[in-house]
Amino acid sequence: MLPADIKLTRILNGLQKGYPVEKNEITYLLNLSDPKEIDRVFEAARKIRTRYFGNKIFLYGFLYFSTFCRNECCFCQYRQSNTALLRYRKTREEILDAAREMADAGVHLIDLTMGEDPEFYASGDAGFKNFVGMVKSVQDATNLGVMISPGALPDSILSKLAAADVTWYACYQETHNKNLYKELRQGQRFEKRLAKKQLAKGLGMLIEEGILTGVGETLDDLADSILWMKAVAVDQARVMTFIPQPGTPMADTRPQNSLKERIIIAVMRLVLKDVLIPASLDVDGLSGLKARLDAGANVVTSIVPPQKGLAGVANHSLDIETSRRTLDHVLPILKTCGLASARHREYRAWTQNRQAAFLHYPQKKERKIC
Ligand code: SAM
Ligand code: MD0
Ligand code: SF4
Repeated sequence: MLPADIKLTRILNGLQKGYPVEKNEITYLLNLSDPKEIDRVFEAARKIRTRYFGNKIFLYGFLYFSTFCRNECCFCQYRQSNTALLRYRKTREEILDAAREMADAGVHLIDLTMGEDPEFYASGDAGFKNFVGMVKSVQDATNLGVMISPGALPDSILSKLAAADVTWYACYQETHNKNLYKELRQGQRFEKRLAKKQLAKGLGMLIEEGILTGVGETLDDLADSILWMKAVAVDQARVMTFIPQPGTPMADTRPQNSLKERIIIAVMRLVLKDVLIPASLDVDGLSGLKARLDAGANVVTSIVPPQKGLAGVANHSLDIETSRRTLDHVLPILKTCGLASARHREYRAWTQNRQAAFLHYPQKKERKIC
């Protein structure tokens, strides 16, 4: 064996046996460029996925119910100052209609996402009354778990949602490099955003962390993010390739293909092991799904019903109105990968066991609330 083969074999064997990982091992894997070596990483990631999840995949319906936002994230087409965009705010009836349609189709969870819409954020806690009511009505109407991705909510509202048994809180840092964060999420405090996730976890919710690739991050930054996710015990770990958006300060950034994202998915699987890792339809649409599953992802996210005027985040409309983000199109692809949709009770059992495992995390009186 060549020295490089020996090193890769040693790192992969160590990760498969559960030995503690070192940062330089993570950067070594992230830096691989030889297709044969990368395939070995993907294969090892799939083996770990099988160990924890068998051939079962979870499916998330995505409902971007308000595209208004008060923030100025440089990477995002929905930033407030992008006046070229037509925005919408769906009514409760429209939201329930779309949620029911996805539930009937067989998704395991509804992800309720919005920009930091001033309609909710501008009037203190009172502004969120409708939001909390809407989330509860989606839970009741679908009998499914819900993820909320509404931005950095006030602590009191997060507490109300945790008390209402909302399963997931998603809030992505994008990077754990504070300088890069400052450029990406301008005007939003790094520590405040982190603290929201820690609060949600302390309240018994499951949390999703996410990073972007293709935004000027280094391998060191990526390794730090993966290690942070491990230390905080995030329950779902996401990476998405940055898609440059017209009308934003990052419009001219050179686009990156999906290979780096897939390597990061595989390394997350090898390091974080039993957490959920999405293959998002939002980046490359349906045609990018198989490759992400082959890298070790175990959740398909951004399933969106057509003909409801709903948008994606990274891609505003890709594959939506052609129905390619529906289970009719997703399930056959799972099959070609030797995978299948989990049963509802399997998804519920996973989330309940995971919540029970972190019931006392961290001791609530020690929690820092910002
Ligand atoms: N407004 C809420 C927030 O920012 O937390 C919820 C929306 S959040 C789910 C939107 C996420 O999509 C961002 O955190 C980012 O990770 C991803 N995203 C946004 N613009 C993107 C782009 N141009 N390319 C890839 N991913 C993007
Ligand atoms: C996705 N567009 O799953 C969605 C979004 C929000 N929790 C998720 C980034 O790709
Ligand atoms: Fe708003 Fe979220 Fe987009 Fe930032 S990422 S501009 S907070 S919608």
